[in-house]
Amino acid sequence: MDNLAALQQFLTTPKKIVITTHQKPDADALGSSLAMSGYLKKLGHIVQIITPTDYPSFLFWLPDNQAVMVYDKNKNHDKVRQLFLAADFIIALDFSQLPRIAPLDEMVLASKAKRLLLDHHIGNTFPADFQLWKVEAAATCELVYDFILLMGHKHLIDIPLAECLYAGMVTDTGSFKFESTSSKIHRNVADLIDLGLQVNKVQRLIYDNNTEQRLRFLGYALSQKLTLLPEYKTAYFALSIQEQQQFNTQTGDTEGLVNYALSIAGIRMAVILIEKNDGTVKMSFRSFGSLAVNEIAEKHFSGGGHKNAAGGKSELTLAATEQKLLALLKEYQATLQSCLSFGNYESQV
Ligand SMILES: [Mn+2]
Repeated sequence: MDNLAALQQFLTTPKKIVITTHQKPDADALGSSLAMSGYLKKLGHIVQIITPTDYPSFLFWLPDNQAVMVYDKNKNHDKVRQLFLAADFIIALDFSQLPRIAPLDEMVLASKAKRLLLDHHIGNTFPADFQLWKVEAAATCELVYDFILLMGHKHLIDIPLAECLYAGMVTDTGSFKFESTSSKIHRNVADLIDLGLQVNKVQRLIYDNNTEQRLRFLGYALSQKLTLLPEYKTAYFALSIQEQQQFNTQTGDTEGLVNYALSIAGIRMAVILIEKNDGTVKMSFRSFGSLAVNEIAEKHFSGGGHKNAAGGKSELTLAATEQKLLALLKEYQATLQSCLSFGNYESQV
């Protein structure tokens, strides 16, 4: 961070701080926000986390989660706007493009507060006064950990903070298996364990916290809705509104589904298409190796993200979006065939 000394100076007196993160926060977004909030509260600052939308219930166990304010146009618009306008400092975590926090983006720009960005997504256009932006970081939680160390405050990391940080680190690396998994993040986790973190507790709270309904929905999607296209080394799901209603799916229930498609031996790209209430289609992409799904998402589906994990959306119907995807696969067939192989040990589809 270039101007760390100026930031340290700025934070020597108590400030009113708003922390915000992207729509539909995941464990990295929420974990980094809660860890940063917990840390800054220890320094005597007044901190409010504001999320642009709700988030899945499997994250409700995160320490201090009840203090998060979820923006709701009909319930707290004026209050949220006032908090942004009155803030001395706004901290943006786990996103670096303002549309990802809509409709809070307008409030960030309207506020006179100084801004700090900590993020690991490509395509940073966030107007920050201070930033720790590292695309090679595996998680924003890794950057929050780095930030606390840069500030010289490692001794302030207690077990609740460590749990929040680990939640983002373990999920954004797919339990330390994605390409982004570095020796550094393993060392960071080792440090957190030395501070008293119980990794089994956090892993169970995140991964062994399914509702029966979610598991039955997963079973339905896997048995009825998974389409394999061996010629493109691709697997995908397309889920209609009716199907989601039939299983009464909640925020977060479709999360992770796309990874099951990618777990099939020989598959290089997995996609999930989810029809939304407004008729648009939300898409998630996953890939292995050199196939940059963020480019596909950005070029064709108004989205973006990381090389091997990206999101997008489509204004077309679910069926038309599916057709558009299938047509695109031809264009990427050569890359899909060659993008990664572990040689003869990888099963062929
Ligand atoms: Mn992240």
